[in-house]
Amino acid sequence: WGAQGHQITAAIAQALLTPEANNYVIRMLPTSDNKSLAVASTWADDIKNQAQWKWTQPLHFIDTPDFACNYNYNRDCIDVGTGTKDACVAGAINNYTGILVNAGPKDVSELLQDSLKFVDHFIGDIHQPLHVGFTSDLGGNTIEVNYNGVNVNLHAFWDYSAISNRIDVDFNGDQNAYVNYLLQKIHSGWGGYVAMWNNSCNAVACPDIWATESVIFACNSSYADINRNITTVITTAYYNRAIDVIEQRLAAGGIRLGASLNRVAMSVN
Ligand code: DCM
Ligand code: DCM
Ligand code: DCM
Ligand code: ZN
Ligand code: ZN
Repeated sequence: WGAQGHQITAAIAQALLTPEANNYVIRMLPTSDNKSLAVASTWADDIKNQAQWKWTQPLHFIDTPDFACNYNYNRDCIDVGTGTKDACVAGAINNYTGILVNAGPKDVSELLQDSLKFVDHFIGDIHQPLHVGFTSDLGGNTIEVNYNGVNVNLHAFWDYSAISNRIDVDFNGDQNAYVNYLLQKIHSGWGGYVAMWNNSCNAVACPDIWATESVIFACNSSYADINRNITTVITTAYYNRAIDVIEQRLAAGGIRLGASLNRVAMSVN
């Protein structure tokens, strides 16, 4: 996601923390992040182009085989250039939640703070369908679409163009109002979805389940009706379907980030 998608995911998560997890987050996050998961959520993107952090770039996504519409950790969570294992967003979520869970009760260190900020960001990204997209188009980055008269790549449309339009047009540009709208839908159960999003994970985090969901959404929604060879105009029908999926993924990501941090706080306390 772009900045708004990450901030929305993190704001939903923070609203769903147990008191213990909220204290944990407040203790761990530096004052410069305002003790806010939403503020901290974009740090991983802010640093990823700096020389000393370039190695984290592949940790934002997973490339899956073209047109397969499925995901396999051992096959896909690997840096094909170097052969490095766990080099994808699912591996990063396992790694950084593991570091947090294995810390002592009162530990605060730069590694732990960075780990929390990475978890905060990567549980968002793994829910963006095109972050588990096809290999040859780089998750939609090489596919051009025309949205509201402007040419953008398909990945960017899903990362931020659609979300930004939704907030501007339907929430008067007020991102907090949009978060509150999503939290209301979550508290109402979202027609059974919330139980489903909450139910399927019995570990600290379940990135393999979340990535599998994402690639299916990518095939059924993101890539559907898009011509890979010419610039496809985004229709109202495509936008409406995309926004519906995007809202489900922001909500699922927020609920799951909150639940993962609740489990982390329980295990370190
Ligand atoms: N980005 C954004 N909003 C825009 C334009 C660009 O958030 N209007 C950027 C921020 C990140 C990138 O999008 O650098 C998304 O990167 P990723 O999906 O790896 O988080
Ligand atoms: N991205 C992706 N899959 C790839 C390459 C990139 O999902 N194979 C994502 C990461 C960023 C966005 O696309 O969100 C733009 O990538 P970059 O900043 O590397 O141009
Ligand atoms: N393609 C494929 N399997 C699909 C869809 C497309 O192998 N389910 C291949 C066929 C073409 C390329 O992708 O070589 C681009 O096809 P198109 O532009 O029709 O999507
Ligand atoms: Zn992206
Ligand atoms: Zn990212």
